[in-house]
Amino acid sequence: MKALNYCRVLFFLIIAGFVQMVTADTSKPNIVIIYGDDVGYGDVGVYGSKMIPTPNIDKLANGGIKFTDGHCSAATCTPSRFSMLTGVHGFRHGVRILAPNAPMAIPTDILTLPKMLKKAGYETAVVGKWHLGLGDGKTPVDWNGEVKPGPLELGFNYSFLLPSTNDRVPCVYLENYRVVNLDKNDPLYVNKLPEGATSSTVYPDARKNPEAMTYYKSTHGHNHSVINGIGRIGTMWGGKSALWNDETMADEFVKQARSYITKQKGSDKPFFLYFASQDIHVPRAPHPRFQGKTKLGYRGDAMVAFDWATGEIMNALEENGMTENTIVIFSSDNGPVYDDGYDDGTTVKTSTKESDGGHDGSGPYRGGKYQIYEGGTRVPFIVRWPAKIKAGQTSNAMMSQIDLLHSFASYLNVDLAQDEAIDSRDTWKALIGEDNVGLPYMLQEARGLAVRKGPWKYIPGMKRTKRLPNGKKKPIQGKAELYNLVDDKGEQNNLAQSNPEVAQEMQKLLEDLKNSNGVRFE
Ligand code: NG6
Ligand code: CA
Repeated sequence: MKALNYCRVLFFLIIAGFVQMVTADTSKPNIVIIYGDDVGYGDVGVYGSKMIPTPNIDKLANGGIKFTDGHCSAATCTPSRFSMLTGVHGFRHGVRILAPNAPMAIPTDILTLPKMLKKAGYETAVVGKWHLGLGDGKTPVDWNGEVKPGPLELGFNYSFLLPSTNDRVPCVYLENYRVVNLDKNDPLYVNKLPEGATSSTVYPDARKNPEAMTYYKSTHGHNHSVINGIGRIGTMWGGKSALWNDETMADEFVKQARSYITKQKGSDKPFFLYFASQDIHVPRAPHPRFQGKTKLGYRGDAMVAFDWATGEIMNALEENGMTENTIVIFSSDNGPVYDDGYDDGTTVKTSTKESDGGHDGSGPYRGGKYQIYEGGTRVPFIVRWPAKIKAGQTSNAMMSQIDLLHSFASYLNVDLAQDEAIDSRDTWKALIGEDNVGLPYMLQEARGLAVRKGPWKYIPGMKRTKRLPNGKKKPIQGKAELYNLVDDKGEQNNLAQSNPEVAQEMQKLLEDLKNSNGVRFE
C-alpha cells in the first residue's frame, strides 16, 4: 500500500514537472538583474577570489554562463545605471555621480529598459539602491509628500528604494512615492530647511561633533549629518522614525524582493525585477551574523552578505517554481575600491597573495572604481536561464550592460526607434551563449573615455594641469595609451608610440562614437 502511494506521488511529481516545463513560455521569460555596488571582478569565487566565499554566486555562474569580458558602461555608479536602464551613454547627458537630493538623471520622455519591457507585457519592479535622482529639478522634492517623478515615471510598476547611496542622505526607504514609516510630526528635510520650517530631530554635524561617529569614523568627506553613528554626505533633519538600519539593509531588500517575486506567482504576466544591492558600497555595515566571516574586514564580510542575498533571490525563484524560465543576470556597477572614505578597517590591497593577507578585487586587471583601466568596468557578469542556456559555460565575448535593452528588445520583438537607446546593440546571441565574440568595439567611461576593438584598448591622453613651484598652473597634455589586451591584460605596456597607426585609428573610432549623438551607431 505504502509503495503504491509512493509511486502515485512520484508519478504526480513527474507530471507536474513536465506540465511546468511545457507551459513555461520561453518567449517571455522573467528577468531578474542582481546588481552589486562596487563589486570587482576578483571579488567572486568563480572569478578567482580565494578569500571571500561566494557559494551562491558561484552556483549561479555554474548553472549558466560566466562572462570574462563583461562590463558596466562606466567606472562609477550613476552613469553605469543610467546606461543600463536607457541604452545611452551617460556622457551624452552629462551624467556624473549624483549629490544627495539631485533631480532625476533620466528624462521621463526617453525609452528605458522597464518601459520597453512593459511594451512586451511585463510587470516591472526595482528594489534597492537607486542613485539616479528623484524629482524634476524645478520644484524641490517634498520628502513629506509624494516624491516624484521617480522610477514609476520611468516604467517601473513598483519601487522600494534606498534613494541615493548608503553614504548619502536621506537615510530612509522610499516605497513608490512615499517615505516608509515617516511620522508627520517629525517632517523630513534634505540639504536645506525650508524657510520657517523646524524639525524636531536634528542630527549631529560630524565636522563639529566628530565624537558622534561611533560606528566608525569617516576618513575623508562624509562629514555632514551623523546617522546611526555614521557620518554621511549631505544634511538631513527629521524623519527619525523612518531611519533605516544599516545592518539590516540587506535583509530588508531581500524581504521586499522575495515578497515581490512571490506576488508574481500565478500571474499571467512575466516580470522584470531590478534588484540593486547596496553591498559592498561604503559605509559597509554587514549584519553581525556576517561580521568576521572573512579575514578582509567589513568589505569582505559585506560581500558574504551580498552572496547570501543572491542565494535568497535564487531560493525565492525556486520556491515559486520560477527557476527554469527566469533569466538571472548578475553584475556590478563599477570596479572595486578599498578605502572610499570610511575607516572601516578594510585592508588596502598590498599583495594578491593570500599568504600575505592580500586580496585583489580587480583580479588580474589594472585599476578599479573611478578609473579608465579594465578594473574600473570589467566586472562579474553572469547569465543563467536553465530553460535555454546550457549550464557550465565560460564566454570570452566582449559584453556591456548597455546592450541589455536592445538585446531583450530584439528577443521580445519590440521595435526601437532610431533615436531610442542609441548606444545599445543587439548582443542577444552572445548573452545566451550562441556567439563567443560579442561586441566588435566598446566605449568605456570614467573621467574620460576609452575604446576597445579586437585586442586593442585605447585611452586618449588627458589634458591635466600641473602646479609649478611658483604656484602657477600649467596645462599639460597627458600621453595616449594603447594596450594589447591579448598579450597584456594588466595594461602595463603602452604601445601607442610603437603603433601610431593603430593609435590613430582607435582615436578616430572614439571620436566617431562620441560624436554619433542622436543616431544609432551600429
Ligand atoms: C564619492 C564618495 C564615495 C562614493 C562615491 C559614489 C567622497 C569623498 N566619496 O564622491 O564615498 O559615495 O562618491 O560611489 O565623498 S558610487 O558607487 O555611487 O558611484
Ligand atoms: Ca558603485
